[in-house]
Amino acid sequence: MRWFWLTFFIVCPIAAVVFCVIAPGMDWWFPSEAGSPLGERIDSLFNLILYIVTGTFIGTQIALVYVLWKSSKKDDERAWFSHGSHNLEVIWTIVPAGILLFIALYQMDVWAEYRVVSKFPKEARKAPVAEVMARQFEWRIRYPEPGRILQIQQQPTDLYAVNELIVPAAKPVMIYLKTQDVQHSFFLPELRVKQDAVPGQIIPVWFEATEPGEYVLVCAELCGWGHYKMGARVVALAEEQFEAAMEELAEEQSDDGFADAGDSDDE
Ligand SMILES: [Cu+2]
Repeated sequence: MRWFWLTFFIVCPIAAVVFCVIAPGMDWWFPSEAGSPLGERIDSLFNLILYIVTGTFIGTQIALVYVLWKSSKKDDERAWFSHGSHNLEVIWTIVPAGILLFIALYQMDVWAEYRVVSKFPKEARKAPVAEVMARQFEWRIRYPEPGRILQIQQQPTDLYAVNELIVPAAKPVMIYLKTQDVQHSFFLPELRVKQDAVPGQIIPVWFEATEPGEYVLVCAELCGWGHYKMGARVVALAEEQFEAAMEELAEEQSDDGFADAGDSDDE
């Protein structure tokens, strides 16, 4: 039995280390490659922490195997009680504290760019693309009329959509995130964006889809029985296509039905 456990405790850490080392290269950790520049930096932070954890894990497993191996030879020796080692305790307090402090400082830039409004890209800040209102159980999108700036208050000319947020690709865009009822979470896994929508707050969120395409938008906060229904999408379009889509939406919504009737009369 001793050999079983010894093998077990050697094989498991080796397998874990192998998985940790090859996982980033195989794209096993993330749903896809980061679709945004900030997402790439977030991924590299994730990988850095992964490497630190892997190193710590290897160290502790080696210590564990060493103790198992050493004590397995002394069957007849009595266990002894130790009050511990002051020096060791100081070391294993200072080293993790140092690592945590390093991570805290090292990630500050990314955090600030991600969350602190004054650090958002200026072009995104000055022209928010849309307001995203989460509600049980859908995403309601409000755009300004083409050529206008989005106002916090609803405007008669605003354009509306549900569960599809259209944004221009390859440039930073900002949205205002709100919720009409409970707490939801605006989650774009491929773009590495996640932000809670908190009742009573208007939260600016920015992101940049490097490539045009469709990205998954889901709610990442269990918000009620229909939480699963909050699957939606973000469609990133090339600038001209985005403008055309907005014009089309504006036309659709200002259509009073008479234009068509007039056309048919003329024929
Ligand atoms: Cu929700």
